[in-house]
Amino acid sequence: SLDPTLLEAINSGIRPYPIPSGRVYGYGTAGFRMKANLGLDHVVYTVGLLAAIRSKKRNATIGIMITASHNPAEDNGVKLVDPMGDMLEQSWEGYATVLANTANEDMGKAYETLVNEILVDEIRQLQDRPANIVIGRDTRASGPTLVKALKAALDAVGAKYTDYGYLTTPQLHYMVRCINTQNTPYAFGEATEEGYYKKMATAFKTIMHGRSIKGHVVIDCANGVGGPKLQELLKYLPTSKEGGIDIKVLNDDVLRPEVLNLDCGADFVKTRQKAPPGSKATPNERCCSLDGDADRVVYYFTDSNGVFHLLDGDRIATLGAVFLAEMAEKAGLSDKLKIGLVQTAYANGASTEYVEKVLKLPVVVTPTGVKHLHHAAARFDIGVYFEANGHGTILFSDNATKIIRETQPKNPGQKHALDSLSASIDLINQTVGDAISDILFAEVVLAHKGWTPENWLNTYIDLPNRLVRVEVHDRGLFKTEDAERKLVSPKGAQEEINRLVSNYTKGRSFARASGTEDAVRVYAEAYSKHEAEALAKHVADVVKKYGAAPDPRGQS
Ligand code: G16
Repeated sequence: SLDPTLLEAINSGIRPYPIPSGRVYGYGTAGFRMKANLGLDHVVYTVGLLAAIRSKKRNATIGIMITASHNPAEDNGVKLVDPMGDMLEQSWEGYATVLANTANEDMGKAYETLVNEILVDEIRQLQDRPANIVIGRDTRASGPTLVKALKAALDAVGAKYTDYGYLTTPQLHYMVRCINTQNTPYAFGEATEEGYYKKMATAFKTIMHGRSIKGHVVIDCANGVGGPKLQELLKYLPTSKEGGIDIKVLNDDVLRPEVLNLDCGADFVKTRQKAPPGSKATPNERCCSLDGDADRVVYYFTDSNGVFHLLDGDRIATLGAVFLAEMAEKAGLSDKLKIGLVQTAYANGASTEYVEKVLKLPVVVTPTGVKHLHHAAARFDIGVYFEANGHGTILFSDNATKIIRETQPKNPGQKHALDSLSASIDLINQTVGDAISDILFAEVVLAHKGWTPENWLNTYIDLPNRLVRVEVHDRGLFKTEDAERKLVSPKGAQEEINRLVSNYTKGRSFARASGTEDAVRVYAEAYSKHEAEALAKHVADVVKKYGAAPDPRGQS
């Protein structure tokens, strides 16, 4: 058993952070998320305890990010970052949930139980190992209070930590991987903000060689942490006059935390299918929107007839795949590098068809959540994964990296292709979706192809679609299978959805509980806009019916 003074330190550290009466915490799509003032400090404290155990177990530095990403300003949340910069291993989500739901007076005991279970084999050595944690947060007003609760937990268990202050989520993922790969053949970079900007800027300059970006790009930063970080990166990037990029920054007000994600940002643009009201974009101007912690991005433009067009995560994925497949071919490596795409059920059916039939690349479908897509993408030599909402990146396997870096070019064309692939490996943040790195990569590819946003849009035609958010009595009732494409509960709901879908040309629809918001999401697509909207509405009605509060008289 553990030293009683340690257990007492844990119990006394958490005293200011009790569970509000009746609250039950659930681990969602990307960690814990909720209104910040409803007991999130309790959760954050317990995440600190778990991170310390994880760090000892893996003998590595673990990251903790305080953010609620795309959610409203009054929300907050916490995500854990594993040693290679990926999301917390899923088998640990259960431990996180148990600790979060433990009452204050039992916390020391619960920590001891977990240590005995998780560190059982190696208990003596692991107990003595130091735990190392790095911390980052976005610009939400509740951030400092939550970091205080987190540090109280880390102090109680004697973990060492570095608080980086404001970071984008992908910057924290980058730091974790840099720290854990230092002085190894897989060294990822220098674990400082400057190191992050320099790595990206150097790769960008290399890959821009012989290419030039037309016009400028307007970046809406959702009034989140991406704004100041993008401004910082600009100091390292060549301007358009120097053969670089002209970026115009919009919505970078972090002094008023209440405007975060408000009428702006990637989620607004994707779900409302329109530009943020503050946008003054002229026809055909390239625009993009980040979310609150800069881990997603969507592009859009308005054509000369004033019609809005969205270029979402599916489009960024296909753009990247087109480029990488072409470079692999020019480098003479097509046979050696297996390129594949990973999507979720939200991917537009037309994008999947384009990838499979035109690009002739395999597509894998996983449930929502970067944690699922990332692992599926890692099975390819070059795995491109994006959610339609703009969250994604590209993974190069160790084998692919070795081949790209070691192949000797036989002519200048091959050299250019190999250099472009090699620089892509560094430009793309392979730890997790990174809006800023994704934009730079997309801009390079557009420059390489000489494409306007309209050319990009015309690579295939999206099926009209609609995403609806339905509030229900208990979203936990909605359980799915088949990568979230079918409901297995509530009984009978899926049959009704199937009947509705069969009435529409090219109709497809599904409903699933959100893991970041208290709602069920309904997606529908069909041959025409009118049909997609009608189908979404009818499926939403089915969800409302099955999700209604039970009749208090016990009748259904
Ligand atoms: C998080 C996850 C994404 C997911 C999104 C929405 O994004 O990292 O993978 O697509 O939530 O999930 P759900 O539909 O379950 O609410 P973010 O940007 O909020 O961290």
